[in-house]
Amino acid sequence: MNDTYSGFVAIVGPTNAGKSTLVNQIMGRKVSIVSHKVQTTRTRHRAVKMVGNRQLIFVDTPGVFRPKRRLDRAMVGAAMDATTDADAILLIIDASHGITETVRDLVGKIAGHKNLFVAVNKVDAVQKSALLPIAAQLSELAEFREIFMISALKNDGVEQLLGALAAVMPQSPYLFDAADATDVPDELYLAELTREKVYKYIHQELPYHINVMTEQVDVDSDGVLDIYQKIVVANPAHKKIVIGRGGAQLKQIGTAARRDIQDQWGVNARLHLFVRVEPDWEERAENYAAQGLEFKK
Ligand SMILES: Nc1nc2c(ncn2[C@@H]2O[C@H](COP(=O)(O)OP(=O)(O)OP(=O)(O)O)[C@@H](O)[C@H]2O)c(=O)[nH]1
Ligand SMILES: [Mg+2]
Repeated sequence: MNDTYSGFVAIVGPTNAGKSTLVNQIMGRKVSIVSHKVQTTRTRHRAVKMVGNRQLIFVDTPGVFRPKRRLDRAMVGAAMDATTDADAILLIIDASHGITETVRDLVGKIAGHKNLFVAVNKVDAVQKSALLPIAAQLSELAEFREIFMISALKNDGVEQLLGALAAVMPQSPYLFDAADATDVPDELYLAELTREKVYKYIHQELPYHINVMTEQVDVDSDGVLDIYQKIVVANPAHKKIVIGRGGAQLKQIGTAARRDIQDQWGVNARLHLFVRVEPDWEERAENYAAQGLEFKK
């Protein structure tokens, strides 16, 4: 008999808990960008993983936090929407922060789900003695099927977690062609790689107020890609910071992004970055669709 299993696993949790790091670790490549700053992932990213005859469709989501701006609300909305049709929900929390208010709020919203799993991440960064109380508090909060202690970064405990999630996938024809490992459109993915470098090199609040869009991709006769992207900033002061003295900052961002694109895709590329001031970009509907987000009034 040809038994196949296929289902969705929504990965939710506070911002910066390591959700994207876990998805990238499971996939063995970068699906979602990662940074040490909060609010890195802005929309849902899908990644398809086969475990034997079982297909898991992971949905990496933006971290959950108290939304203040329109963009925040769209991001948190995208995360919660992903749990609606999920066959399993995996809550990721950061061991070094434990059970915060955000975690409690979030558990309250997902507690009724029949396949609720939790992974306490970053165990490499805390004392072992801190883990037991976290596990005890978690089991008081909700009926988790299992509580895992993992390090997404060090690939510790990830295999067991994957096995447990695979085991609860429903019998179903494969919902995705395994060749389509991720659903992020190429333009968006290219833009995400550049946004990751902005997060890496520019500090303070600025990265939360920028947006990167891929405007055009051309291939020349030698097969070299010319990628045109704009970095949208909210005001002229931000533009100055992104460009840096004599263009040094923009150059650093561009060089790192180009390297990443070349490494990951095995292509040669030239990356052309432009910085534009658009004070109201967070208020315009078309900018949401381009990022895979829903514009909510
Ligand atoms: N020490 C340690 N650091 C980790 C681990 N997993 C992730 N990190 C770090 O935590 C930071 C946040 O990781 P992300 O994967 O971007 O977190 P996220 O949950 O996707 O964050 P948002 O997209 O903002 O919601 C990065 O600096 C990661 O390198 C881990 O297992 N151990
Ligand atoms: Mg993320």
